[in-house]
Amino acid sequence: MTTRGQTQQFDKALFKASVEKHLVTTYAKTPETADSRSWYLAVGKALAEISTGSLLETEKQLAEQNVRSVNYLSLEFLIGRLTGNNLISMGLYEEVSAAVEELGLNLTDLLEEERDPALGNGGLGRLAACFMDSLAAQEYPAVGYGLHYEYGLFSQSFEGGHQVEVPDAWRGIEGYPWEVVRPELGQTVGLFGSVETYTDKAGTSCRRWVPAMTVEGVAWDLPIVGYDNKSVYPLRLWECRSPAPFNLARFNDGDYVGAQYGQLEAGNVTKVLYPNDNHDQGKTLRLMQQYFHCACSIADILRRHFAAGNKIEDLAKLESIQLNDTHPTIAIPELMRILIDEHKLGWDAAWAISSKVFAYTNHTLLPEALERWSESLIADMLPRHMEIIFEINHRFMTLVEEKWPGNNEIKRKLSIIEEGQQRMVRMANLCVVSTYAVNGVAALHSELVKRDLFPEFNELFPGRLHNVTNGVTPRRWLKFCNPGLTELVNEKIGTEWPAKLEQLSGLAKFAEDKKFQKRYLAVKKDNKQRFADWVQDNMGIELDTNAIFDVQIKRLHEYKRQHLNLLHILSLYHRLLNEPTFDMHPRVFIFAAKAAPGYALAKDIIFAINKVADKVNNDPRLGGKLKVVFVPDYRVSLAEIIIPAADVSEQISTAGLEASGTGNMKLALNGALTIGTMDGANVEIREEVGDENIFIFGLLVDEVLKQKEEGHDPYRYYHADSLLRASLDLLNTDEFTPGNPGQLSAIRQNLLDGGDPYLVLADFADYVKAHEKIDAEYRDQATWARKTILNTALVGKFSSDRSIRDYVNNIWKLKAVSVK
Ligand code: OX2
Repeated sequence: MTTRGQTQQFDKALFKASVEKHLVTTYAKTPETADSRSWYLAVGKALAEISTGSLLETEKQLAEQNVRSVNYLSLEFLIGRLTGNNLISMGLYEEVSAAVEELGLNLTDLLEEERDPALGNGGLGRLAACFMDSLAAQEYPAVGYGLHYEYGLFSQSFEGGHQVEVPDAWRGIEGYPWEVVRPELGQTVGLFGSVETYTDKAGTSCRRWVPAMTVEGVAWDLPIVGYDNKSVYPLRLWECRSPAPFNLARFNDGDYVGAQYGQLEAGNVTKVLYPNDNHDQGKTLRLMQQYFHCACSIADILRRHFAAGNKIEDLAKLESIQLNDTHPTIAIPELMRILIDEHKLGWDAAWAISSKVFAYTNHTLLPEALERWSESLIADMLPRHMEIIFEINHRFMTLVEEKWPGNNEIKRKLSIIEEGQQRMVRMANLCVVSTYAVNGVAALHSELVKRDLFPEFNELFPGRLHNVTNGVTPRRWLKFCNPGLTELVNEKIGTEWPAKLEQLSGLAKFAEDKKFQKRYLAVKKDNKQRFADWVQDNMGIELDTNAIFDVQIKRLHEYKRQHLNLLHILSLYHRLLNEPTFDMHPRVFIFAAKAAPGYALAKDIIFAINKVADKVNNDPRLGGKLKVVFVPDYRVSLAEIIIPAADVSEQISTAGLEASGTGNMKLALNGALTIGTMDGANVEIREEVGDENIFIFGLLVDEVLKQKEEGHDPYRYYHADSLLRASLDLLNTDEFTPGNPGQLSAIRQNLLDGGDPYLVLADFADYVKAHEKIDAEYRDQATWARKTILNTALVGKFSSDRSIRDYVNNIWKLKAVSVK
C-alpha cells in the first residue's frame, strides 16, 4: 500500500512485527513488561531499519554516478529529536500512528520519550541540522561530518533560581535507536610526536610526521531522510577510542602504566561537547577534538574519492568541503599534509587542489569568539601542521608585500601568525587565505565582514567574500511543530509549501479575510493553550492565554541583551505599582536560555529573571497583568512547543553583533511579530514583511560604533530617564530577594559602572516605546491578525532550502541527483 507523499514501501503488519521483534530481541522486553520508553525504542529501531537500507542504497547510487558532493564539516549538529521528523519525511506519519495504535500505543506519547540529541550549543549547530535537512530534501549530494559526543550540551535545572548543570547522556543506556555504527569506516589518527627529514627513492629530501601516539575513530551514521524523496544522507559522527597499547612512545619506554593512563585521555577526546556559544576557551582538549574530527573526516572523504575510482588530481572537481566556522580549520593543513607527504605532490600542485576544495562560513564578529591557538600548542600536538601553516603564511606574506610594498602594519594585521609574547595562529585568517569562498550568514553581517573584519582581504581576493542568508527547515519548524497552522495553510494553498516555502505568499490575500483571521487566531490560541498546559504541568504556573505571549528564547549572552528585556519588565512592574493611570494588556514574558557554565554575568541574569518571576507571579497587586516564566533546559523539543505559541518575538541584540539569528525566522514563520533591532537577519525580515508588520527600535550599527568611539556614558541615561532609573534601582533593593538586598546588583553594576558594553541603556527608552506600540496594537485583534498572517505569508525566503540553493549556485556548484 502506498499513499501520496509516502516514499517508502510500508506494510503495516510487517512493521508491527518488526517493532515487536525489536522489543524482544534488541531491548529484552515483552509486550507485557514493556514501558513507553521501550516501545519508543522499538519503534525507532524498526523505522531506522528502513532508513538504513535507503542510506546504503543512496550511497551506492551516488558512488556509481560519481557526482560532485559537498562535505559539511561542523563540530556541532543540533539535530533535535529525529523520530517525528523522519516520519514526516518518509511520509509515514499517519501509517505508523495507525500501526502503533493497533499495538495499544499512542504515537504522540511515544515521541515524547525521545531524548533530544543535543550535539550543539545553539544557532550554529542548529543551522547545520537545518542545512542537512535541506540538502537531503533537494537531493544535493552531501555528507555531514561531526563528532559523536558521549555527553551533549548539559541539561539545565534551577536551584533557588540558580542554573545547575547536569551531564547529558543523550543516548541513554540502550543507545540511540537511529544511529548505526560503521566499523568498516574506522580511521587511525596520530597526535604529538615530531617531524623528520628523509630521502625518498628518487633521492628527494622529504618531510614526514612521526606521531607519538594514535587514537581510533569509529564512525556512527545518523540518517538524514529526504523529504518526499528516496534519498537518505549520512550524518557521520566520529567517536574517539584508543587502541591498546595506546601511547607507543611510553609503552616502548616500558612505562606500561603511563601508557594505560593515556588510554583514559584518548577516551576523553569525544567525551563532551564544549558548552560555549560564541566564545573561544582555547583548551588543549578542544584542539584535540578539532583535529580528531578533521583527520577522520578528510580521510573518509579521500576514501570515498578513491573508492569511486578517482585520481587525487580530481579532488576539487568532485568534492567541496564547507567549514562551519573556524572550528574545523585544521582540516586545511591536514589535507595539504596528505597531498604533499603521502601523495607526493609538490606544494603548488597541492595548493592548487586544496585551495579549491575548502570554503568557510563566518558566523560572528565578536572578538572573543574568533579562534586563536597558540603556536606552541599546535607545534606540540601537530608539528607537521604547524610547519605547513608557517609555509602558507610565508607565501601569503609575499603576496601582501607585492600588493602593499613595505607596509609592515598591513602585514602585521593580515598575518596568519599574530606576533606577541606568545605567538598565536589566527584561524579566521588561515581560512580566508586558504579557501575559495568565504561567506557571512545575513546581508548585514556579510557587509560588515567585508567592511570591518576583512577589508584588506576583500581587496586582495576580490569575489571571494559572499553572503548566504541563513534559513530554517519548514518541515520541522512549521509542518511538524505546528499541525494546527499546517492544516489551515494546506486548506488555503495546498500541500506543496513544505518543499516550496515561497508559496506561503499565497496566504497574503487572506490577511484581511475576517473568517480566516478568526481561524488563524484560534490556531494560535490552541498553541498557547498547549504551551500553557505544559507550563502548568511542569512548572506549576498558571498562564492566561488571553495575555500576550512575549518570547525570548536563545543562548544567554550579554550581546543578546536578555537584561534589556528584564529592565523593561521591571519598568512595567514599577509602573503598575506607582502610576495610577497606567494600564497594560496582560503579558507573559517567556524566557528559555542556557548560560555557559563559566559565564558569571549570564548566570546572574538567569538568577535575576527567576527571582523577578517568583515575585511578580505571586503579587496580587499586579492583578495578573504581569507573568514571567523562565522555562528550564531550553532545547529543540521545547522550542517546538514555545514557537507556535508566541505572539511576540524578542530579537534585541546590540546592532552589529548578532550575525543572523534563526529563531527570529522560526518565530515569524509561526506568526509571532518581531520586536527587534536593525541587526542580523532582522533587517531582511523587515524587508520581507514590511515596516508596518515588525517593531524596529534602537541604534543602528553605525550609531553603535559612533557612540562607542565617542565614549558611551551610561550615567547620562540613568540621570535623564526616571523610568530607567527606577527600573535599575529595583535591582539594588531586596524587592525580589526578600531579606537579601544586593543579590541582583551585579547587573546594575555592570550597566552603570562597568560601562554598559552592549549599550543596553542607550536603547532602553526606544525599546519601551516599541513595547507600548505592541500593547496598543494587540488590543485591536483584527489589526493584529492581519499582521501575524502577513508574517507567516511573507517569510518564505527564510527556508533553509533557499539558503542551500544559494550555496549550491554560488559556492558549491552541485547538481541534484534523484535516487531511484
Ligand atoms: C551563531 C550566531 O551567533 C547567530 O547569529 C547565527 O544565526 C548562527 O550562528 C548561525 O549562523 N557561534 N554561534 C553563532 O556564531 C558562533 C561563532
